[in-house]
Amino acid sequence: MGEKTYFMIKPDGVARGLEKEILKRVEGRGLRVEEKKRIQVSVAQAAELYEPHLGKPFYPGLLKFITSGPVTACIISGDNAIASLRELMGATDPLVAAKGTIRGDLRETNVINEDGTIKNLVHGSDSPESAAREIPIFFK
Ligand code: IDP
Ligand code: MG
Repeated sequence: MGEKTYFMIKPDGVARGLEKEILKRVEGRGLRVEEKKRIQVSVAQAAELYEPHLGKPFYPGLLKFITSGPVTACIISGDNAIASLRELMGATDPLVAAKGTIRGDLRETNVINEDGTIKNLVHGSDSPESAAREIPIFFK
């Protein structure tokens, strides 16, 4: 059963109807969707999730983007789930994300919001510490 990680389909992914396709890829990787719920992220949750980015130029836009519409919040489990899911997600910038990755394959033509935030479909915890911090923000 291995690790657990926090995974989220961001507002752009939900709005474009990509939840099924994205979760099919997650399961195709041998990972398990333990929990899944469609939610509206509150400003408080967004601030907590992105606390490590506080002070960066894109931070205000990031809070606005992630609270701009519904997301699908998930707990994903499996062997090496954190690194495995990050690999499946691809690079932060979809324009450089590799073929075969979620961000690379499913990106739209314009990957930048009006305020400069990168729209990249998905979030995944980047370390065991991040996963332990992020899961309880969305799952009590
Ligand atoms: P990650 O999502 O690949 O872990 P992070 O560096 O943790 O990337 O950044 C969090 C989110 O903030 C990214 O997914 C993206 O939406 C946005 N972001 C990151 N870097 C930039 C940037 O340089 N400009 C605009 N938005 C950014
Ligand atoms: Mg990150």
